[in-house]
Amino acid sequence: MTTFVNQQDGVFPSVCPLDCPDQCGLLLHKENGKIVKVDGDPNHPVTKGNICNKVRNMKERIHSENRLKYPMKRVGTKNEGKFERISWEEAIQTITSHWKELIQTAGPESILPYSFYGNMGNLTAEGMDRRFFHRLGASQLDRTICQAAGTTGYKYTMGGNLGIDPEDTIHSKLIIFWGINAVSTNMHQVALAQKAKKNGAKIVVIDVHKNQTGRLADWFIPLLPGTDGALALGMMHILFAENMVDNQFLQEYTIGHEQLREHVVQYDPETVSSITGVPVEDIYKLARMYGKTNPAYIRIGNGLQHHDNGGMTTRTISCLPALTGQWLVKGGGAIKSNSSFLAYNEEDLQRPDLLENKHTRVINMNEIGKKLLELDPPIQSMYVYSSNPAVVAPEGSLVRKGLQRDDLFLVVHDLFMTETAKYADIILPATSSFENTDFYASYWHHYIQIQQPVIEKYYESKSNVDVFRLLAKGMGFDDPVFEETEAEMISTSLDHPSNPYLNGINYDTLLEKQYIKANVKPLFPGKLPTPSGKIELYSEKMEKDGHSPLPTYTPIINDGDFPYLFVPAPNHNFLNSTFSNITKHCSLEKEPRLHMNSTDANMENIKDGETVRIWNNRGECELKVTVGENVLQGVVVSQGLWTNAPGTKQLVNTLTPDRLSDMGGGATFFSGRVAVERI
Ligand SMILES: Nc1nc2c(c(=O)[nH]1)N[C@H]1C(S)=C(S)[C@@H](COP(=O)(O)OP(=O)(O)OC[C@H]3O[C@@H](n4cnc5c(=O)[nH]c(N)nc54)[C@H](O)[C@@H]3O)O[C@H]1N2
Ligand SMILES: Nc1nc2c(c(=O)[nH]1)N[C@H]1C(S)=C(S)[C@@H](COP(=O)(O)OP(=O)(O)OC[C@H]3O[C@@H](n4cnc5c(=O)[nH]c(N)nc54)[C@H](O)[C@@H]3O)O[C@H]1N2
Ligand code: SF4
Ligand SMILES: [Mo]
Repeated sequence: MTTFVNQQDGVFPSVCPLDCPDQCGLLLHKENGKIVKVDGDPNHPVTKGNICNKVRNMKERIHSENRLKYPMKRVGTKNEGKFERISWEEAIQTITSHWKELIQTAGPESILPYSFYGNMGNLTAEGMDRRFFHRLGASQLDRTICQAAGTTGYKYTMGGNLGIDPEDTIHSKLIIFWGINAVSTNMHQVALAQKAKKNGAKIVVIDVHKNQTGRLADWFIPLLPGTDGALALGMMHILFAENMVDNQFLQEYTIGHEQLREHVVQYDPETVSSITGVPVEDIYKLARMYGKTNPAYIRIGNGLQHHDNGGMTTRTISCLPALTGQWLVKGGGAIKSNSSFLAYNEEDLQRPDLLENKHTRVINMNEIGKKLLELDPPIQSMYVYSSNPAVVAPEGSLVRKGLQRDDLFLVVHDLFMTETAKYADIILPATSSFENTDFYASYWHHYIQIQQPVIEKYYESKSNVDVFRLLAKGMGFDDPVFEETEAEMISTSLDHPSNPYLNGINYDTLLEKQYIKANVKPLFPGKLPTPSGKIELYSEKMEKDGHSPLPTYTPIINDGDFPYLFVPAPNHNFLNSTFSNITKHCSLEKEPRLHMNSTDANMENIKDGETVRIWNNRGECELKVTVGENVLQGVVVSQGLWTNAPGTKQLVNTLTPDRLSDMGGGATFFSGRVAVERI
C-alpha cells in the first residue's frame, strides 16, 4: 500500500467526507506535511474536479488552531468551558470504570451512544462503534434526524432507496427539483441539469423559499410548507383525467392503478389550489408539462420530508413517474436516494449479533432532549460522536437542559469544542477523515471510493475506530472483531454476495482504482424489492402499518397559535453545524437571516435589515430580517445552523418541534410555528 502520510509533498487522492449526496473525489495538495490546497479530482467520473466553496476552504478547518489536541476532563461546571488536559490512559480508564460501575448498578441500557454522519466513512460512522455498543448492550439510538420519514415513504412505493443513475439525467427534458436546495446541497445534479438544459430541458423548482435554486429555475413554483402531497395528487388527478398516463406501464409494472385512478378524483385542481397556495392554472400547467415531457426526472429533496407528513409526502411524489411510465426512459424517473445500490454487508461490519438482549430499548434521536430529562430508568451516561446535538437537534432548550444534568456522565468525541462538548465530562480529540483509512459510498451517484491517510494524525487525536478499539480493551472485551484492521473491515463490508451490484469491488480493486462504479442496471424491466415486486401505488403493507394504502394528503399538525410557519433550513457555506465555528465560512455566509414576505413585514411594522425576535412556547431567537417576495405570506425561512456568538441568540432549533413524523420516526424541523416582532 502506498503511504501518502510519509510523503511531505505531493498531490493525493481523497474523498469528501461530508454528509452530502455528491461525495466528490478530491485532490489534496500537500507541502511540508500540511494540506495547502483542497481541489476537485478531475478523474472522478461524476464530480469531475468541481467542488463546493466550503470544501475548497476545508484546510482552514483541518489545520485550525482551535482543533482539539488532547483528551480533557471538565474542571468547571457544565457548559462553562473549563477543561484540563489528561492522558488517553486516564480518559479511557475514567470512561470504562464509570461504565463498568453503571453496568453493575443500573445495567448497560443506562448508557446511550449518540452519533450521526459528521464523517460519512462507513467504518467511522457505523462500523467499530456499532460493534462496541452492541457488545456493551447499551441503549440503541434510532438515527432518524435526517431522512427517516422520506426513506420509509419512498420504500412503500419502490421497495428501497432505488432511483435512476444521475449520470443519465443529462438526457432529461424536464427536471423538477422538488423540496431540494440543490445549488447548495447537490451541486453536481445542478451541473447535470445545466447540461440537459443546453439540450432543451426545462428546470422547475418547487419550494417554499425562492433561494439560489429557485432563482436558477425556468419556472419556480412556491407553495405552502407541508402541502406537496396535495400538489402531487392534483397532478395525478389531471394526468388520469386528461389521459396522459401510460396504461401499458401501469399494467405491467404497478399494482393499484385502478384504485388510484378513482381515489384521486377528489383532488381536483380547485381543492388542491386552496391547500397548496398554487394557482389552479399553474397546477394544470405543471401536470400537462409533466404528462407530456419525455424524459421527465424528479429530484426529491430532504426538505419536504422534515414535516409531520413527510413520509406520506415522499411516498406520494414517488408514485408520479410510474403514472407516465418514466422509469423506462433513459433520464426519466426519480432519485430520492440511491443508497440501496451500494448496500454493503452491514451484518458483518456492525455485528448486531453481539447484542445479547434483543429487547434492548431504542431511543429516537429526535427526542433526545425529552428523553434525557424524562426517561425512566434514566440515561446516566451518553457518548456523543460525529454529531452536535446541542445545535442540530429539535427542542434545543430541552436538549441543552438534558446535557446540563449534573448526574449525566457525558463523553464527547469531536475535532472541535462544539456547543455539545462544552457540557462534557470527558472530551476526546478526533482525527479528520484525511488522517484515516475508510470507504465511502454515495447515496446519489453509483461510485464507491476509498480514503487512505494523507496527513499525520493531529496531535493526540484518534479516529472513531481507534477510540472504540481502546474502549473495548478497557472494558475487557476480547472478541477478535475489535482487533480487525481497517483493511479487514473494508474487505468484510464489501464481501456481500446478496448485493450483486458490488461484484468485483473489494479493498484491492478500490486501492488500485480509487473510484469504482457499482454494476447497476436500469430498474425496469425488473422486479422491485416491494412485497409484490412491482411499484406499489396501493400498498397493503402501509395498511398493515396503519397508513392509508393509497397516497393521501394529510395536513401537518397545528403547532400552536402563532402566525408563521417556520422553516429553518441549511445554508450554503456550512454543512449542518460543521464550519459554523470557522471564521472563513462564517464570513462567506455573512450572517443568519430570517426571510419574510413584505406584506407580513408591513403588517408587523418590520423593515428590511432590522433585528427581530422570533419566538414560540419553546423559546426565542433573534435574527436580522430580509424582507421581500421570496417566501409566501405566513411563512418565514432562516438558513443555517449557526452557533451563538457572544451576545447573540441564533440557535434556531430552540424553536423547532420534536414531534415525530408520520413514518420512520423522522424529524419535523419545518412544521413548527413562531411569532415575529421587532425588538
Ligand atoms: N451546503 C450544504 N449542503 C448540505 C447540507 C448543508 O447543511 N449545507 N446538509 C446536508 C444534509 S445532512 C442533507 S440531509 C441535505 C439536505 O439538502 P436538501 O435535500 O436540499 O434539503 P434541505 O436543504 O433541508 O431543504 C431543501 C429545501 O426544502 C425547502 N422546503 C422546506 N419545507 C418544504 C416543503 O414543505 N415543501 C417544499 N417543496 N420545500 C420545502 C427548503 O426551503 C429548502 O430550500 O443536504 C446536505 N448538503
Ligand atoms: N433546524 C434544522 N436542524 C437540522 C436540520 C435542518 O435542516 N434544520 N438538518 C438535520 C439533518 S438533515 C441532519 S443530517 C443533522 C446533522 O447534524 P449532525 O450530525 O450533528 O451534523 P454536524 O452539525 O455536521 O456535526 C457533525 C459533528 O461531527 C464532528 N465530526 C466530523 N468528523 C468526525 C469524526 O470522524 N469523528 C468524530 N468523533 N466527530 C467527527 C464534526 O466536527 C461536527 O461537530 O442536523 C439536523 N438538524
Ligand atoms: S460538500 Fe458536497 S459538493 Fe462539497 S466537496 Fe463535499 S461532496 Fe462535493
Ligand atoms: Mo441530513
